[in-house]
This record gives sequence, structure tokens and C-alpha cells, in this order.
Amino acid sequence: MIYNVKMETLDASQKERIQLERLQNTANSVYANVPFYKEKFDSLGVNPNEIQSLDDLRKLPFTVKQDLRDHYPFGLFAVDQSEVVRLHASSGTSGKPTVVGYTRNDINVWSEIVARSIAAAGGEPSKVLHNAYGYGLFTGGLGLHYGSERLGMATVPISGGNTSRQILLIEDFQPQVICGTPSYILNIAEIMEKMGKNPTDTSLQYGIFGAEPWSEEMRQTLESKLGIKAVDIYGLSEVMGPGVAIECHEAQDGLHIADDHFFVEVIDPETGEPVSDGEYGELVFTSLTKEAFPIIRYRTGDIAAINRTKCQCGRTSVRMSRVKGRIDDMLIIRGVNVFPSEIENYLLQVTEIMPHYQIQLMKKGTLDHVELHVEVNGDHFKKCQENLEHAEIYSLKEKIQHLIKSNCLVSIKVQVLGPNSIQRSEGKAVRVIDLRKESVMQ
Ligand code: DLL
Repeated sequence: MIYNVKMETLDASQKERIQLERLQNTANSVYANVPFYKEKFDSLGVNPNEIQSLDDLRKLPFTVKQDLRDHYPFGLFAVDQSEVVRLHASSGTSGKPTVVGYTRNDINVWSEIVARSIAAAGGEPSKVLHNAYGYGLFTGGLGLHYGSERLGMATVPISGGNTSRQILLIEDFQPQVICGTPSYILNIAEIMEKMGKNPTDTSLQYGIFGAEPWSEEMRQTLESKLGIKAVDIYGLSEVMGPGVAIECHEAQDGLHIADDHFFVEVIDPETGEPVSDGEYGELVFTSLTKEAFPIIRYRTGDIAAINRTKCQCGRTSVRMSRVKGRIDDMLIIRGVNVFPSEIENYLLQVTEIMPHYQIQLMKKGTLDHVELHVEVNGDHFKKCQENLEHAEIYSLKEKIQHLIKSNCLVSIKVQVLGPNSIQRSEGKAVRVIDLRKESVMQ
């Protein structure tokens, strides 16, 4: 089902006209109302009136996360505080969080975008949606919640955690759609199995998973474990929250960007120059309709590629690939670049291990040392205990090392751990642990 047929199937010239008009409004608004943007535009000698085509966007400066931190908490807002009806923040690993604000109209637009997303994922009015994204300052819970209500679904605001209660409510409320981070939904499915229940026996038909990088192989694991169709949803608080882009359940072939509200560019992260369609680079978004917290050319740090061909579902928006990962999470191992999600893709093909892993970065002398921790599954663990424990584990280790080496071209030391050794997530999974400061190994 297409929620907003008119806006989701615009032809290229209609779309460009709307985007340009909205871009001009946004550039004027930030110039007039946010001193940070006025100073930046002035220092580059650019005036918003010069934006006469979408290409002119490239005259405007980039915005980065540090700019948000430097203007903590409300310094980049473009409206009077009396118009702000909602605040969200992302925790940030160090220092102050980054804060974003919404007017009543922003919440309305966001709800509509998420309603479109849920419909694209297979949701329908009058069915039930189980929302296991965290509620609070994180945009996942409330973002999906408002969109689900807008679509007309009965929304279960369970949030993350308390997994046995989640399972009870899935059984009793009979939801058609479940939302959450892929790592947490996997956790729910595993606990169901441990309780002796079959996760494919529920009423669930569709899953809306995102907020963290995940792989095609993880999609297959989740789809077969839960007997559902799973789609990828992308977003970030600085740009809006969930719903910036979503796959449709019909094609599951790239995420439709809500490009009547967010203009996308893909750049080479080193040079800042645009890359061609289909080539991977850093996603950069400009909001086109936001009032409280408009953002110009925001460098997301997320690596993906875009595709402008028409999708079989009928939507005409530009689509982005899965996000491979954040630039900060890219591992450089002996000169070879690899993202954790690429490792995950191969790891999940190994049937003797659980779909949980962690990558630890340590220092060995002056060199970085990378270790991949995986967890053997219960059946294989038994076999190891009954048979030649070390030989079994050793061969599994060798097998994984070889698989990663031949596909990702990096040599990583693998540690095979016993069942339940790796901490399960209730929100965003922590895949990379950087112990380089603490651990100088000899
Ligand atoms: O994670 C918003 C969200 C909520 C998206 C629920 C999807 C579902 P932040 O906490 O600001 O917002 O984190 C944004 O998470 O820059 C990406 O690095 C990562 N991310 C989000 N969605 C995906 C995805 C929410 N589908 C940051 N695939 C982004 C990979 C994702 N990474």
C-alpha cells in the first residue's frame, strides 16, 4: 500500500520543482534565523538568493556533528522556543549529547513520513504494531509510534527490554508488524526458542528493523526465525529520526528516501566531492521542510550508495543501499578497510555459531590488534564437550578465520566462546569495542 500516492510517485520534474522551492525556503530560514548559518554563508560569500537550481546547493557549507555540539543545546534552532513542542537527543559517546527540536508541524510531517514508511513495510490500518524501539530521548520509539498511529494501526508502546513481557504481548495482542533493532528482535526470537515456543507460530508478518548496521545474511536469519518479511529502516535524529528512508516489502531492494523532505548527496569522505550514483560514499542530507531544526548538508558519517532507477513498487523516490557502516566504525586491518557488517555477512553463514559477535580492538606494541569474538551454539557446544573439545573449537576457529580472510581479505584472530558469552542487546548492539587505550599487549 502506498500511503501518499501523490507525493510518493511524483515524476522527476515535479519532484525537482518541489525540492527547489523547499530548499530555497530552508536556506532563507536558516540565513535569517540561525546566526551560525548566517556567519558560514557570509564567510563563503554566498547568499540564499543565489540558490536557483538544485546544483546550487553545493555552494552551501557542510554541517558536521561538532557544529551541533558547539551550539548545545538550542543554538541551531530556527524558531522561537515557544514554537518547539518536542526535544530529542542522542547520547554521544563522549561529552554533551546532540539535541534536536520539533515544532508541531515538524511532528506532523515526521508522523506522515513514518506512516508512509510503515505502509511501505507492509503495515495496514486497523492491524496491530508492536513497537520495541526504545522510548525516550532516542527517536526510535516515539518516531515509529506517531507514524503507526497516523497510519491507523493499534500501537503497542512496549519499548525495549523486559523480553518475557514482550513475548506475552506478541502472543496475546496478535500484532502484524514488529519494530526494533535487528539485534534486539533476534534476542526476542532466541528467548522464545529457549522457552520452548516456535517464533514462526506468531501472528507477525512484517518486521521494520534498523537504527544499526545489519547485513543481508541477518535479514535471512530474522525472516526465517520469525516467519516474516523484514525491511530496513534508516534515519538519524539530526535529520529527523526514523523514516528518512525505508525499503518497500514488495522489492526489498534499496531504501526509498523521503526525498520530498530530505535532499540526499553522496560524497567522497576524503575530498567532499560528489561520487557517481551507484558508488559508495558518505551520505549528506539537507532537510527541505523542517522548521525548528533545519539542517544544511549534514555529513552523516554513514557509508552507502544511491540509485535513481524506478522501483517495482511504483514509488519514484531515489533509493539508497543498506548502510555499510559509519566511517568511525570502519576497521583498517593491515591497510585493508572492512566494516563490521561485511564480516557479519559471512559470519552468519557459519552454522555452528550464534548470530552474535563482537570485535575488540587492542594494541599490541605499536600495532593495532583485532580480535573477533563469536559464540558457539548450544548443539555444537555439546559436541565439543563430548568429543575432542579443543580439536573441534580449533577447527571452527580456523574455518571462520579462513572464511573472513577469503571474503573480506583481512586476517583476524578469532576467539570462539561458549554459549551466552556475548552480551545481548536491548537497543543498538555494540559490535566494536575499542580497548586500545586500556590495553597495551606485549
Ligand atoms: O537510530 C533513528 C532510527 C530509529 C533509525 C529507529 C531507524 C529506526 P540516531 O540514534 O540518531 O537515530 O542514530 C543514527 O544510526 O547515522 C546510522 O549510523 C545508524 N543507523 C540508523 N538506521 C540505520 C540502518 C536513529 N538502517 C545513526 N542501517 C545513523 C545502518 C543505521 N545504520
